[in-house]
Amino acid sequence: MPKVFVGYVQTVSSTVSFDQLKVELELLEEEAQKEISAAADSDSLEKLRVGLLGKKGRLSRVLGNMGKLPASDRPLVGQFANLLKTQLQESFSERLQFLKAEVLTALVASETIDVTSPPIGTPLGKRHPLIKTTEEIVDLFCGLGYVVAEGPEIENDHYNFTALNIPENHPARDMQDTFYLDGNFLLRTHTSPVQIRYLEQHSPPVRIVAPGRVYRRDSVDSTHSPVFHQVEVLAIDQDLDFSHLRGTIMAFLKAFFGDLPVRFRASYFPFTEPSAEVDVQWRGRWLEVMGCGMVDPAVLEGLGLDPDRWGGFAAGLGVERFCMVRHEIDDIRRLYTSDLRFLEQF
Ligand code: 2U9
Repeated sequence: MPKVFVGYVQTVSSTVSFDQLKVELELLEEEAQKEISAAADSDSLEKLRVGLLGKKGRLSRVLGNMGKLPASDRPLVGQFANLLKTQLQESFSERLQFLKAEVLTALVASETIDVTSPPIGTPLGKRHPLIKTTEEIVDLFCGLGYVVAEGPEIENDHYNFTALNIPENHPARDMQDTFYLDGNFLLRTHTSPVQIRYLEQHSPPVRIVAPGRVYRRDSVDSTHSPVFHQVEVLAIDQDLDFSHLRGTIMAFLKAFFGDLPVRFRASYFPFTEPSAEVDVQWRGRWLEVMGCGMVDPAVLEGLGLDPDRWGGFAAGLGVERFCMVRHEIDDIRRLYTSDLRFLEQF
């Protein structure tokens, strides 16, 4: 058979036989199949496809010689060429599927998560600084023999005001200062009603510490919030006097703040008589931190306790104040905005 390849080496002959063209097509197929199998990615595969099957591709060039065939051979070569084209197209599409699958497999392998590897840097939750401060204060009183008492945040007029000797016309009862709900209900303005309820259930002597959330109609600013937290303490016993109150408060403040100067200033609360406000000297300034006093005999009488037999002292503090002083927090709102960048510091 003459080695004249019409596609690659331009033949000088003006005629081509069916066999010549067939051999050339077979060689083209063999070569093409090798190149398709070797194509490393879809881009080079596409270039190869255009170079082989495109308008000016290698197959067209070979078939360009069909005109030189005797007319009777042309349909046969045409059939053969179509078959070849279909086979090559199939090979291209198979190779393309293979290459795509290969890319996907590599991607999946690179993104595989090893579920057995230990977690790194999983953040642990923490207790909120207000909760920590509350617990610290409560623990100090528990160390002095007090027990924790809790009660509802929705109260009524009697427990929140009347039983605490707060008169009808007192400003605290004003709509401006208290959140009133439907009927006789309100949001407690202090945790004192917890202690009234406790004394209805328990006979003295009692020593209780009442932590909890309280509500007042204050506008929000850097030191005020309509919702805040209190801890109140109450001791009822025989022969309690102001020195017991003072000794208790001094011991507590020393444990919480360390050895700071403390002063008591005379004050007024409807539920204690005498009453005092307590300041600590913090960074050169007097800072009011709590209020206290001897339980007013009217409150004891209202509970059916004989004031000649029983006496007591009480104190109350705002947890936010203690927390802000301790951690040098300049704005109360930071304690309520749940900003993790702030909370992570505690
Ligand atoms: C009973 C009798 C008396 C609780 C007391 C205070 C003084 C006081 C304030 C501190 C800052 C409230 O959060 S604050 O604004 N509280 O000054 N509270 S004596 O007296 C009681 C409680 C219960 C049966």
